[in-house]
Amino acid sequence: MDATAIVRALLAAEPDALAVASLGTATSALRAASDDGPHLYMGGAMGSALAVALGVAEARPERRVLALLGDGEVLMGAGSLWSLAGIRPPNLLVVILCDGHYSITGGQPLGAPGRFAEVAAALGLGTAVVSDLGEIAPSLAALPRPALVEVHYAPGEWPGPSPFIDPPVVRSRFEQAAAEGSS
Ligand SMILES: Cc1ncc(C[n+]2csc(CCOP(=O)(O)OP(=O)(O)O)c2C)c(N)n1
Ligand SMILES: [Mg+2]
Repeated sequence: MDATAIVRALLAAEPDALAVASLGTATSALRAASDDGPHLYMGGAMGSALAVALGVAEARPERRVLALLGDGEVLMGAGSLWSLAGIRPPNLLVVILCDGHYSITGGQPLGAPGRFAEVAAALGLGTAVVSDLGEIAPSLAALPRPALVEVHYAPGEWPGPSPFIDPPVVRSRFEQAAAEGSS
C-alpha cells in the first residue's frame, strides 16, 4: 500500500471533508489522490497542520474536516494533540501517515517512537492503528469524533505531485471550497 492509495481510501470514506495536509508525503499524496483538489496544503510550515485543522473545524462546524499529517510533522507539533483533546471538535478526523521517517528531507529515521494513537488514547480520544488498505473504511466508520488514526506504510516511491505549491493560490481555492454550502 502506498501513500496515494491510502489517501484515496480516506477520500472515498470522507468524500465531502475539508482536508488540511501537512508538508511532505501528505501534501503530495493528497494532490495525487484528489486530482489536485482545493485542499489546504501547508507547504513548509512543519508542525502547524493540526493546529490549523483545529481552526478550520471550529470555523466550519457543519463540515467534516480531515487533518492528514506526516509522522515527523506530528512530533514537531505534538502539543496540538493536547489542544485536540481539550477542544474535542466533533467534526475532526486526524490521520497520520506513519512511515517512520522524515522522507522528504532524505529519509532520516524518526528517531523517537511514533506512538501517536497510544498518546491520543491516553488523552481520551478515539483511536485506531491500521496497516492494510481494507481496514481504513471500517475503522473510520466505527470511530467517534474527534478521532486519531495511525496508518502504517513502508516508505517508497514518492507520490508524483510536488509538495510545494503557491500559498496564495492554495488559500483562495480552499476559501472557496470551505465557503460552499454556507449562507
Ligand atoms: C520547522 C521546520 N523544520 C524542518 C523542516 C524541514 N522539513 C521539511 S519536511 C520535513 C520532514 C517531514 O517528515 P514527515 O512529516 O514524516 O513527512 P514525510 O516526508 O515522511 O512524508 C522536514 C524535516 C521544516 N520545513 N520546518
Ligand atoms: Mg514521515
